[in-house]
Amino acid sequence: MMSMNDTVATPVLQRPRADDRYPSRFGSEVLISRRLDPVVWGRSGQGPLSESQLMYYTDHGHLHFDDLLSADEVQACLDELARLRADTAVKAADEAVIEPGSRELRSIFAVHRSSEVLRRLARHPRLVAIARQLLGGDVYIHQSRVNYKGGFRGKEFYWHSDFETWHVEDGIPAMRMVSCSIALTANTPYNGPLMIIPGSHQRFVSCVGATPDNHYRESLRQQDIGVPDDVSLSQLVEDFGITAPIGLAGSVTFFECNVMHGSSSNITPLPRSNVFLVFNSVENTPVDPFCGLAPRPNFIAEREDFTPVGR
Ligand code: 6CS
Ligand code: FE
Repeated sequence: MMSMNDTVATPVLQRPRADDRYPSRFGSEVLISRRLDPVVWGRSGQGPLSESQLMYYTDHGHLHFDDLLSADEVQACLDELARLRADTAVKAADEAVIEPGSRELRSIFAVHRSSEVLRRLARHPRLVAIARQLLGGDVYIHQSRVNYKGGFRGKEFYWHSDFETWHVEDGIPAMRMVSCSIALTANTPYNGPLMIIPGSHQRFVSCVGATPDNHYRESLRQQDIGVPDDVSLSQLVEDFGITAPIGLAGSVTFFECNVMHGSSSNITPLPRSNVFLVFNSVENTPVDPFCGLAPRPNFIAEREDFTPVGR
């Protein structure tokens, strides 16, 4: 129920641009349309993934790898997360996002730029080789972040398609991106693991509601615009179910940019701290945001340096 003081954003664009292949947030009608882009852009033999792994990813929109990072690599990242968390200047920076309803650190963005350890992680040869094969060539980092999801008070990330936001608010034209979620603590069934609707990446769910100015200031704490309506979400779950790729520290889940996903709050004492690296193809760099607003800051969406990583 909206109250009088709720700000209602009026659409900056009254209708989608001619180059907008995935219009969203333009009206009050929800639309579920078919994906227009390939899921896998490379081929077997062009990287470490087998034909059956590529087929699984095409159908399900995610791939999970246990023990992809060594214990030493995990420990170096955990030490870095603790250092960042203890640095008051980091917590006061624009790149830091505080949990709604507490002073807990929720996320830090652009960690591949602020941390030498995480810059190296973003260039990890095994991670980059998988991203290059899935995206069919050179890749750069569109976004990186640490989601701390601390014990007791780590809040949820409501269901969403990342691509819907990265298309509408960052101007990414096509579904040629992949997120890599790196578990630095055990992701168990109980401490708010990533939940995925496997197969949902094959459909584009347009959302209702116009994008507010500087939406990221709210959406990174709690996203209310650019999320699917209950009916669409129920339909996706009825058709595809829900899966939660759990794993120990050092495990990695690659998930397609348009797969519907979310995660619940963490009320256990066990932190669920993951690093997320978002790889984009250098053939898919951002254009003007499709919502018609000014682009989001560079620490959320890279718009300046598309130098390929890890060639
Ligand atoms: O807006 C974004 O880019 C961020 N929002 C979510 C909920 N997932 C992707 C990304 O971190
Ligand atoms: Fe997300």
